Amino acid sequence: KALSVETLPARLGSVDAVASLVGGPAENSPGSWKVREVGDGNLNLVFIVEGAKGAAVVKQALPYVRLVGDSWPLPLKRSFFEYHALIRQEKRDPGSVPAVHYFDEEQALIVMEFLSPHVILRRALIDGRELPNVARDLGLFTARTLFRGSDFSMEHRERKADLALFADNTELCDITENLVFTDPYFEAPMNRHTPGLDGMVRALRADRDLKVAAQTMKHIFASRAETLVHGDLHSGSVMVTDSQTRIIDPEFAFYGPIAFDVGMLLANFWMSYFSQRGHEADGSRASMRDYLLGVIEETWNVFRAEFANLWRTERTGMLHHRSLYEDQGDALASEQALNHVVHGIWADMLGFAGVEMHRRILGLAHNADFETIEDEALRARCETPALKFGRHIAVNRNHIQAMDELATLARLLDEG
Ligand code: SR1
Ligand code: MG
Repeated sequence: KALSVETLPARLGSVDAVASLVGGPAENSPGSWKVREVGDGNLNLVFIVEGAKGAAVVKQALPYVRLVGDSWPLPLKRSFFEYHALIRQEKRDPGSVPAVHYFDEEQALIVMEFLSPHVILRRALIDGRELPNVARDLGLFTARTLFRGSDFSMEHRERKADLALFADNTELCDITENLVFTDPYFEAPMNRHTPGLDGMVRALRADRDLKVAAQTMKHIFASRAETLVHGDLHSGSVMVTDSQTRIIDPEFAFYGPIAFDVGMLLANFWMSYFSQRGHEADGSRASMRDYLLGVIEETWNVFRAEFANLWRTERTGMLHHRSLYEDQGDALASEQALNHVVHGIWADMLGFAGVEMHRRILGLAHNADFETIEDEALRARCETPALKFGRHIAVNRNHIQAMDELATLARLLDEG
């Protein structure tokens, strides 16, 4: 039963976990709660509830895709996966996600911490805000959640049970498989793009190497159940203040490749980079562009360093077991195995990032970084180098050695 601003107080006023937080009938009647509907995402209803004692966020899944309408049904069970992912992420990287106060599986609703004065990271980057901690926090979050949810760390029975639990998130995986890896590369009915890109779009859809790369990444996405991934880790799934970073919205969580979250995240930073010229009316964004390339490099470096740290200190799972290496005094073999794993993540990360950049420009679900550039010619001028960059990293992912190579390429393409 979908909540509304009007019905929410009566529906949740009697729930102790909510009433004790927001201020229930004893302090203040739920009827006097201030309720606002704030959801602007593609899928769900989101409310902020404020009462005498405090505030909370109420998120409810709808039985269809909000962006498209009830012609596209979507099961409510995504709320179950979001709840279970939030619980696991909090355990694996404490303080990185909003606290969960209450979950009603039948009504597909989660009541969680109201983050204030946080704003969506994508919005902050569009506004030209340079956030000092975001790269470090996201590098740590990805390394900790992805390592600790994998067979490098988990007890194998527990991990297999968890794999089975999340295996049913099929419809949301289906969305990603179609919208990210397939639709952008043919004239799918819901696709759209900025008019000035017609020639470029035709060329990309005729590009055999690119289509093979996208389908290879789709195969890896669908078949490599390495760890519990967030599944939709773009800059709209991150909330920030100048000092804090919180990751939200893991309803796409499933057991997938370690590189997926990192690739999606860096793709969104690269798109922010290429969109900056479109937001220059209020002053040069040269420093913002440098900042973003720095964020990309730092996120990757922190991810890699923390992953290596966890590998050396916490590796207990069945993969590359310590008794094969360290326990026999063979630390070198352990480091070689680590390098092999990280090298694989690097190449896959580039593949995922490339297709994510394409789908946000050519597919159904665009992003505000480009969409808020009203002048279509200017928007196309920003999207063109992003498309070229995405093509380069997806196709050449096995031959790119280091991040500075990509910073140079990004600058060259951006300067046109
Ligand atoms: C139909 S859903 C479109 C997109 O919104 C979500 O945030 C995911 O990114 C999905 O691909
Ligand atoms: Mg989302």
